[in-house]
Amino acid sequence: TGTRTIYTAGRPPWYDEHGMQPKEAFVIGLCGGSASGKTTVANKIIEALDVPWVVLLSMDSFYKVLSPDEQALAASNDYNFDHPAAFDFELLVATLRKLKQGRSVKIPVYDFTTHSRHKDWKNVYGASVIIFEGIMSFADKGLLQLLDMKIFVDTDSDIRLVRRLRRDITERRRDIEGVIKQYNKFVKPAFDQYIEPAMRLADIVVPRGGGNMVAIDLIVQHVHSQLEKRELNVRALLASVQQT
Ligand code: UZR
Ligand code: MG
Repeated sequence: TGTRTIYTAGRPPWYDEHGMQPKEAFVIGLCGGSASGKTTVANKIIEALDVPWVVLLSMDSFYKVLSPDEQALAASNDYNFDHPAAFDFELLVATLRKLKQGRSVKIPVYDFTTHSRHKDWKNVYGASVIIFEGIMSFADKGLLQLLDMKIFVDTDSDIRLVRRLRRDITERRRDIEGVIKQYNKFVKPAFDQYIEPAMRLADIVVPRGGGNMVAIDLIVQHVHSQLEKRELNVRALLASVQQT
């Protein structure tokens, strides 16, 4: 009839009674150094996309649970959170694969004060678009295979350092010496060794981050055109179901 219904809550209407979705989600991977503006870019994309059912998945949820020894290291800023080994890639790949297939998943809720997972995990239904962001989001072969579009946010390191200082001190209640120590010991080497080299894996590099609206618009155009292609398949599928 030409009317378009926007669904804002509950289970997406295209699920069948088995909780399955007849199409794959479009998955965007967002990589970039710490405090490069990944979350801002993700939110700008979501806003400009203006489609229902977008899921934002952050790598921060998939930090490994620390042992007592590792917790002691973390307390003195001597644990390396900026290394691929700090992440539970196995759970991450399994979770993203399920989400992409349209199945609902449980996401761990990581507590950065105790470095453990809450007993209640967050329930997330599938979506038409999934944005997956993190400093090591291009660091695993299995993960890369799940990404339909890879975006790298390229922000100058001095800007990132200033933002990181401000964020860690005001939002994370850390002291300036600890933040600087961690930056020099872990954050900067991680950028040089693992993150910046991942830029060549990207389909699109966004200079400056969230303020780059031309880049955001181009990204959104691509996603819309990909969704349109998939939408056709859904309509065909629904039509065939209605005939039987
Ligand atoms: P981004 N991090 C925190 O310190 N606390 C959190 O709750 C989540 C993340 C740090 C993490 C890494 N290391 O350096 C960085 N530590 O944030 C990655 N400690 O997050 O991409 O938003 O900068
Ligand atoms: Mg972040």
